[in-house]
Amino acid sequence: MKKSINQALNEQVALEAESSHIYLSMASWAEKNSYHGVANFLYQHSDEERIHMLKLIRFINEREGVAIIPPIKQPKENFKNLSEIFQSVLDHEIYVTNEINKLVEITLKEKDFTTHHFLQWYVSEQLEEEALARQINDRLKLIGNDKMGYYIFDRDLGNIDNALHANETKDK
Ligand code: OFO
Repeated sequence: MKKSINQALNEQVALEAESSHIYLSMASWAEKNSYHGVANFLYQHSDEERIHMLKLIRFINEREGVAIIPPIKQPKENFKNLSEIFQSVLDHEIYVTNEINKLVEITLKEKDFTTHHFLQWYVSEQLEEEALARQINDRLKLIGNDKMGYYIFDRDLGNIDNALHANETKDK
């Protein structure tokens, strides 16, 4: 594996690890604030980001590169409300998509078609995650200040999570 590709993949390893930590912190806040459906969803999301990191590490090793296990900076631990959390999730996912796109561009420049092919899984994953984050934000905007709406939102998010996860395990 070329050094430039190895380095770019390691940067993505670090970003997946950071994503996992960010969602873990959000999950913990939600749990403390009695949003148990939201907490489940975010704990699961955090686990998925860790799996994305592992997938990269194992790919780097398989292709005889050097995987660097990164230090992770402490994420924010306090949030105003669920809208702040899910707007941050969407912003973060958009950022990750851009980073994946840059990575794909590097593989084309370096003519590394194996890594290019491997990264297509991440491209599709980002598409799904961004769409879901947008849906959730739209739903929160509709709820506005309706307390009952938050109760139902929390309950439904726990169910979305189960349905999604059933699909994901099918894919892997
Ligand atoms: Fe790693 O899937 Fe989004 O960030």
